Amino acid sequence: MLHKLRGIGMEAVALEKGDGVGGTWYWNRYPGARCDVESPYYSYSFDADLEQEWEWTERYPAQPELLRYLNHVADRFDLRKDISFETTAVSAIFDEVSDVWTVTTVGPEGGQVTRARYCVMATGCLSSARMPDIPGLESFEGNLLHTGMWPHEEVDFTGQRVGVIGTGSSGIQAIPVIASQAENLQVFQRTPNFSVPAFNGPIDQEWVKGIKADYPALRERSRHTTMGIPYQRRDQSAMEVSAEERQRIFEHHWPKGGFRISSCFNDLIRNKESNDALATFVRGKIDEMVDDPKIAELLKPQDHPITAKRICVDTDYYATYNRDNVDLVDVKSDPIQEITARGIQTAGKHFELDTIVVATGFDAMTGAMLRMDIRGRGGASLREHWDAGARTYLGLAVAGFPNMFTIAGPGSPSVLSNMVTSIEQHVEWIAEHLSYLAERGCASSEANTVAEDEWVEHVRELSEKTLFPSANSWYLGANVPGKPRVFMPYVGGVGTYRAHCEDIAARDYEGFLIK
Ligand code: NA7
Repeated sequence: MLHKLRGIGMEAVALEKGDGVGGTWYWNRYPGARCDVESPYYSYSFDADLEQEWEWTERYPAQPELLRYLNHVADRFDLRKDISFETTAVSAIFDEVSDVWTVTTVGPEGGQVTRARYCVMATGCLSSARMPDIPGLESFEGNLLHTGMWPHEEVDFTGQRVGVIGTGSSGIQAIPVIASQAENLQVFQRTPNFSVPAFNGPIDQEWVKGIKADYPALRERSRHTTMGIPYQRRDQSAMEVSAEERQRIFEHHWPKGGFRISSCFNDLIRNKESNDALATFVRGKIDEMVDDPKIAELLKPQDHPITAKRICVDTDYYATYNRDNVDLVDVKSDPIQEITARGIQTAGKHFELDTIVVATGFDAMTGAMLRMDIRGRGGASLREHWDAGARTYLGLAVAGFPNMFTIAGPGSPSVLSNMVTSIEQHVEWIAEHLSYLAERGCASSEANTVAEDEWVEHVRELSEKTLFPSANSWYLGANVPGKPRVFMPYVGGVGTYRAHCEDIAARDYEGFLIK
């Protein structure tokens, strides 16, 4: 966004809490942290030289490589000079008379104020890490680590008794690596998730050569897909083929790794029968990978449709339970009662631990923005506006909050997609909108309430046609006690969403009040 704003001749400053760039890849440094989208696709497309010159080493990039890439981008485009690091925004207040935002921050120099006509919230969807509400957490005398706020120093688990709470994507990535170091690992699982192997490895140079030769076309294709990844989705229902053929197709896609399995039919998230077929197939794979049938049973999700929670992409996750030093604790049947000074107390047992790794996720999509006191027209607060659930127009703007735009906001497809494809689209759309305002000498743009209401309704209606809302996922705030249960992402796909945003722009930003 910063680079793009400079490109359209605007003066811009970025405020960043961390002491370096990288966002998700700056904070989530836990062992095994890795992107679930393949590296040549999970990369910026805005600069042809950058995409040609950067060389990825692994098919799925690990956190250190992604952080190197993002640092390279920051240096290459000389971005640091306009980034204020270690600067946490605590409030953003809009002044209606001057059409200017005032952002108050705290940083190394104490409290400061930044004034700007436009305020772009690039605060992240999974950036507000949540500690679980378990009594006694603060009394633990060992090492307590959250995957989303991992220390910058290397953590060595050698010789340690470790407990991991949480088996979402973060837990599933960290568990095999911790297990390979620790003396003993207890995994505290409340709800199992569907995970598929990445089949990661060193990147295939021939594959990369092909991609680089065809990058513009591949990027363009990605922009019009559902997920923002140029996979070819089979345009057929899983129920249109015989059971044998279905099995053959699942088996064919499985070794391709990761999300490719969800592209093998076109109705897996819409048709319960099709979804059940894939879920049964993956449960069968869990049986094949886990030696102990009782453990395998516990690891098989039964409570939600497959892909209704973002599917986890792993390396050796299920096989980790075949190790002698790893135990699975089913905290659904034996709930955690408290954290003690020396470990974790469940209803039935006390587990002595040196380190507890908390992989319990985030206050997703709204958490980072609502931590700030954001006030729009008439001093109205965003916390109040979103009291019954996040409301946006296009996932890009909020009624009553003029000149504020959101990147990857609720109401956009970002969290269901390749984040980079989505983020670039938001950045381009916002930049074009700001250019439009500048060209016309306008000082203010605000989503109108009717447009916002209609968009919120549209997002809801689309989600109801799928199996997404039937899972207790962070997509609808189900992981945060007291958070309104509203399904937040736009499920219509990256391509349809893009077309819609372009159409709104072509119609002189219909739904925006511009003056
Ligand atoms: P997730 O996907 O929200 O997973 C959090 C996990 O932590 C999940 O298994 C939860 O079980 C578990 N959890 C949360 N609170 C507790 C308590 N109190 N006791 C036991 N277990 C608990 O977060 P991640 O960081 O793994 O992944 C987030 C996204 O990042 C992911 O979707 C990818 O897109 C990247 P529950 O399901 O609530 O029973």
